[in-house]
Amino acid sequence: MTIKTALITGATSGIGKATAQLFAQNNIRLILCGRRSERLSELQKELSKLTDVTTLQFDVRSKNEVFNAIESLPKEFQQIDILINNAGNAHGLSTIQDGSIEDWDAMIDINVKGLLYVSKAVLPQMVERNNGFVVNIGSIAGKEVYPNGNVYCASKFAVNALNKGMRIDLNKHNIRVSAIHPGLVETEFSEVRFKGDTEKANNVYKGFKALQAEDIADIIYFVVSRPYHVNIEDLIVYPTAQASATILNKD
Ligand code: NDP
Ligand code: 8X3
Repeated sequence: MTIKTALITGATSGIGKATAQLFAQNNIRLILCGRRSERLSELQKELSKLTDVTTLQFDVRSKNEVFNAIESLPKEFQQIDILINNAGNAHGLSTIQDGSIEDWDAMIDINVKGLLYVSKAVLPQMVERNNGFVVNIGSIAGKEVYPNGNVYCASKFAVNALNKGMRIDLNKHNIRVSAIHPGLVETEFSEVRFKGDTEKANNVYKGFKALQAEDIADIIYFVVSRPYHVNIEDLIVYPTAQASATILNKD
C-alpha cells in the first residue's frame, strides 16, 4: 500500500486509539483528533516513533471548531486519504419518558451532527481527487433498537443511513464508504454512558468475554487495506457470547 494519511476522530480512547496504534504500525500517517489534549499529546509521542503524526483538538459538536481545526492542518497533512468517523458515545440508558434532554442533545449532536461536520470538512478534497475512504463506526444499536436505547439507537440508525447515503452519493467519485457495527466492546463507552459510575460500567462487561478495542481496530485495518476495487460495505461484529443487541450468554 502506498503511504496514506488517515484522520481518526475519537482517537484518545477505545476503538479510535487502538486503530491509531495499528495504523501507525502499518505506516499510515495519522491525524489524531479528540477533546482531551493531554491524551492526544501522549499518543502522538508514542506513535511518532512509527509514523508521522499530528493532532487536532476539537469538539465535533462545534462546526467552527471542526472546520477551523481541519483547515489548520500543516501542508504535509492536508491530503486525507482515509477518514475514520469514530467519535461518539451513549449518554444515559433510560426509557424515552424518563430520558434527559441534555443526553439526547449530546447523542444527536456528537454521533450524528459531529459525524456530518467532519465529513463535510473532509469530503470535498476526496471528491476533487476522485479518491478516498470513509469508515463510519456505527453500532448494533444502529441495526436493532433495544430497551432504553431509544435515542442512542436513533443516532446510530442515522449513522447507518448516512453511511448508505454517502456510498450512493460518492459512488461516481470513486470514494469507498464502509460501516462497522460492533456489539459490546470493552472501552470507556459504558463509563460515559453511566456518567462515571464505574461499578455500573464494569458490570456491562462482566460474565463474558467482550470485544476489545483492538478487535475492532483489526477489522478497520482489514477493511481499509483491501485493494482499491474492494469496498466492504457493512460489517456487524459481536463477541461470541452475543447473539443480538439483547441476547447475551453471561455466566
Ligand atoms: P470511548 O468512550 O472509549 O471513545 C470515544 C471517543 O470519542 C473518545 O476518543 C472521545 O474523545 C471521542 N469523543 C466523544 N465525544 C466527543 C466530542 N464531543 N468531540 C470529539 N470527540 C469526542 O468509546 P468507544 O471507543 O467504544 O467508541 C467509539 C465509537 O464506537 C463510538 O462511535 C461508539 O458509539 C461506537 N461503538 C462502541 C461500542 C462499545 O460497546 N464500546 C459498540 C458499538 C459502537 P474525547 O473525550 O477526548 O473528546
Ligand atoms: C454500543 C453497543 O449494545 O451498548 O453501541 O449499544 S450497545
